[in-house]
Amino acid sequence: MSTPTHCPYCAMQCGMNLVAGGGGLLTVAPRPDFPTNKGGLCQKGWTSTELLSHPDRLTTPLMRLGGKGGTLRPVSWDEALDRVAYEITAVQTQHGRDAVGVFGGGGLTNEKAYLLGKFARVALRTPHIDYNGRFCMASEAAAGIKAFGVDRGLPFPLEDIAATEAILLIGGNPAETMPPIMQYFDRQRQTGGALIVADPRKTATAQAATLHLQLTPGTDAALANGLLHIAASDGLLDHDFITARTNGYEAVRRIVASYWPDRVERITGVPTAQLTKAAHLLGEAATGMVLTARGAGQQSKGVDNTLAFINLALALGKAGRPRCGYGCITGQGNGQGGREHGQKADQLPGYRKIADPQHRAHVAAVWGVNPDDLPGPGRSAYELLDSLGTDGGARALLVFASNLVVSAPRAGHVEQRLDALDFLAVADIFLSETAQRADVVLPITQWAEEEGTMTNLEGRVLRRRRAQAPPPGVWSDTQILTALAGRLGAGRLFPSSEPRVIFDELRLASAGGAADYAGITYERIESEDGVFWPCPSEDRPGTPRLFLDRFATEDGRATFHPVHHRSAAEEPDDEYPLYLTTGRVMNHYQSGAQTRRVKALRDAVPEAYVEIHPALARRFGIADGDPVTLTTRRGSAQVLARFTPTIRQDTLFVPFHWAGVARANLLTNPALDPTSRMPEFKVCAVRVEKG
Ligand SMILES: Nc1nc2c(c(=O)[nH]1)N[C@H]1C(S)=C(S)[C@@H](COP(=O)(O)OP(=O)(O)OC[C@H]3O[C@@H](n4cnc5c(=O)[nH]c(N)nc54)[C@H](O)[C@@H]3O)O[C@H]1N2
Ligand SMILES: Nc1nc2c(c(=O)[nH]1)N[C@H]1C(S)=C(S)[C@@H](COP(=O)(O)OP(=O)(O)OC[C@H]3O[C@@H](n4cnc5c(=O)[nH]c(N)nc54)[C@H](O)[C@@H]3O)O[C@H]1N2
Ligand code: SF4
Ligand SMILES: [Mo]
Repeated sequence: MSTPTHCPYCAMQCGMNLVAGGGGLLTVAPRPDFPTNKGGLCQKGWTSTELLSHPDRLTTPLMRLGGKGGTLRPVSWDEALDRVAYEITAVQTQHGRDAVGVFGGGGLTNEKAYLLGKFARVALRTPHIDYNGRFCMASEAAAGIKAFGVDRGLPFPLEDIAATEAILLIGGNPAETMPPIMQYFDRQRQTGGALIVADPRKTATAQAATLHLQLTPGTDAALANGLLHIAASDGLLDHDFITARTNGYEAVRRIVASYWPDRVERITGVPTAQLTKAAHLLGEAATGMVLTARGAGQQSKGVDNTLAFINLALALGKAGRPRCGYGCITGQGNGQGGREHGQKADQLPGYRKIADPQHRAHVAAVWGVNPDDLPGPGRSAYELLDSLGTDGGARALLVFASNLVVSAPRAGHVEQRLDALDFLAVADIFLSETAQRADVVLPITQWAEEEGTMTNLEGRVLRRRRAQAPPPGVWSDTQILTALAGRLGAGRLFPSSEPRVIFDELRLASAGGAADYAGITYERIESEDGVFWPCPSEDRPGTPRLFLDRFATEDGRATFHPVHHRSAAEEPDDEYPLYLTTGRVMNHYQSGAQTRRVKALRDAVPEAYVEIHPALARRFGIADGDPVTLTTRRGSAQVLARFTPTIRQDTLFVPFHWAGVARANLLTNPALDPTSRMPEFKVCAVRVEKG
C-alpha cells in the first residue's frame, strides 16, 4: 500500500509516497510525478517517518499533579479536558474573557488553523490569539498587502523561477532551507540566467550564485535604495510600467536620490562595483524576480526592508508580468495557509480583517453568531507572551504547534512569563521544552495519521493524507478543540471534528475574501495536483499567476512606498562589539523538537555552534571547536566555535534549533517592527568569550 502525501516540515511541502513496510512501519518513497519537488526530498523528508513510532512519542494526556512544583502524570482524556475547561472557566470568571490566550502554529493544517481561530473567537471569546507565523513572514505579508493588495508568498508557480533571466534573492538560504527548490535555480542559471544573493554569509546558496553581496546585517533597505539609485541613474528603469501599473514612484525617486553608491557602500559594506553589477544584471534582464526570505524580514524594520525591495522590482518593471515578480519565500509547512484562516490576532478566515464590520458580518453569519459578539484584534505573538501572568495580560494559555521556550525571542524572559501563568496547556507530539512547563499536555496525531490540507509556498492548496491509524490514545487537534468547545458550552458551534467537514465550512468562510478557497474541494486538489487560490467557485480554475492584468488593490495598481534606511534596534558598541544573526541548518527544523529526535539528523549536526571567522576567533584566543559563551543584553548562551571563513568578520551566526543553555534565543532582541510586530531575530549586538 502506498499513500501519496506531503512532507510534514517546510513550505516546499514536497510530495512523497508513504509505503507500508515490514513490521507495520511506514517508509518514504519518492513521488517523481509531483510537479513541485519532482521526486526530490531533503534529509529531513527522507527520515520523517521515524517519528511516527518514536519511543518519546506522547500517547496519553499528562496532568501536573501536586501544584506548580508537581510532576506530570498520565491521566485519561476526560480528566485532562475537564481540567483544561475548568481552568479556562475559572480564569475567565475571575479575570474576564481576555485573560485566556491561544498560541497557534504555521505547521497546522488549514482545517486546524481555521478551527483554532474560531475556537478562540466563539468558544473562548477572547481576542488574544496569535501564532508563530508572526515570527516568520509577518513582515513580508504586511509589505505585500501594502504594495500589491494581497499577500500570497509567491505570486507565480516555482516553474517560473527556472524561466526568468535574473534573480535577486535577499536573506534566503534555500540550498539548506528548501533543498529541492534548488533545481529551479539551477535550471535558471544553466540556461544563462543570473542569480544575485544578498547575505552576510557566503552560504551554500550564495556559493552557487553569479554574484554575492555580503552586506552588513540590518542594512537591507539601504542596499535596495542603493540599487534603485544606480538603476535610475543608469537608465535601467521601466517608465512605461511605472506609469501604467503603479502609484507613488515620485516620492521613492526623491528618497533614493540620496543613496549614492559610495554612501551605500559605507552603510552596507558592499563595494560599489558589486552594487553596479547587481543593478545592471537585474535591470538589463528582460525578465527578473526579486525574492526575499527571513534575512530581510526578521528585523524591527522588516516591512520597510521588504517594501524597499518591492520598490526596486516595480521600478524595473519586474512584477505583474510573465516570468517576473516579487516573491516572499514562506517557511513553515502551512506558513501560507496558516496566515489566511484566522489564527492571527487581527484576522478572520479568507484573509479577512477582524476590525472590518463587513468582514465580521460575513464570518459571523457562517459561524451562526452575532457579529457584535466577535472580539476585536488581540495582541501580537511577542506582546501576548510578554503579557502572560501580568495584570491585564493572559493568565491561561493554550499552545498548539509551537515550542516557544526555544523559538521565541528573548526566550529566558518568555520562560519566566510562561511560569507566571495560572495555567498552561500544550498540545504536541512530544514533551517539547514548552510542554515540559505545562499543567496539561495533550498528545496529538502526526501528519501521516491524519487528513487535511496545506497551502505551499506557491499558494497551491495540497492534500495531507492518512497513511496509517494513529496509536491508541492520541487525538487530532480538531478532536481536542471540538471536545473542549463542548465542555465550554459552545458545542453547537463545533458540530464536527472531521477535516473534510471543517474544510467545507472554511470554504464558505473564505468565500469573497482575499484568500478565496470557495471553489477548492478535496477531489479537485487530488485530480489537479493542488489548486492555487484564489479559486472562487468549483467551475473556475485556480490562479497560479497573480497580477498579470491588475494588482489586487482598489485601482489595480501596485503602490510604491518611500523607505529610508534605519539602523538596527541595537548596533555593536564597546561592550557588545559584534553583530549576531541567527537562522537554520539543513538537518534540523525550527525548535528541533522533532529533528533532534531523529538519529540521522542528530548525528549529522549533534550540537549547537556559532559560525565565527577564523581571523576574528584568533583575536579572542578561540580555537575551532572551543566551547564559547555568547552574551547580549538579554542573556548568555553556550555553544561550540565553528571556524567559518565565509562569514563576515564582524558577524556571528547561531542556528536556533537547540534547547537549554545553547538556545540562540537567550540572546535575541525582541525589538518589534512597528507594523508587522516581527521581532529582530536577525540583528543584535553580541560579545564572545572562550569557555
Ligand atoms: N533546514 C531547515 N529548513 C527550513 C526550516 C528549518 O528550521 N530548517 N524552517 C522553515 C521556515 S519556518 C522558514 S521561515 C524558512 C527560512 O528560510 P531562510 O530565510 O532561507 O532561512 P534563515 O536561515 O532563517 O535565514 C536566511 C539567511 O538570512 C541571512 N541573514 C541574516 N541576517 C541578515 C540580514 O540582515 N540581511 C540579509 N539580507 N540576510 C541576513 C542568514 O545569514 C541566512 O543565511 O526555512 C524553512 N525551511
Ligand atoms: N533566533 C531565531 N528564532 C526564530 C527564528 C530565527 O530565524 N531565529 N525563526 C522563527 C520562525 S521563522 C519560526 S516559523 C518559528 C518556529 O518555531 P516553533 O514555533 O517553535 O516551531 P516548531 O519547532 O516547528 O514547533 C512546532 C511544535 O509543534 C509540534 N507539532 C508539529 N505538528 C503539530 C500539529 O499538527 N499539532 C500540534 N498541536 N503540534 C504539532 C512539534 O512537535 C513542535 O514541538 O521560530 C522562530 N524563531
Ligand atoms: S525541503 Fe521541506 S518539504 Fe521538502 S523534504 Fe525537505 S523539509 Fe520536507
Ligand atoms: Mo518560519
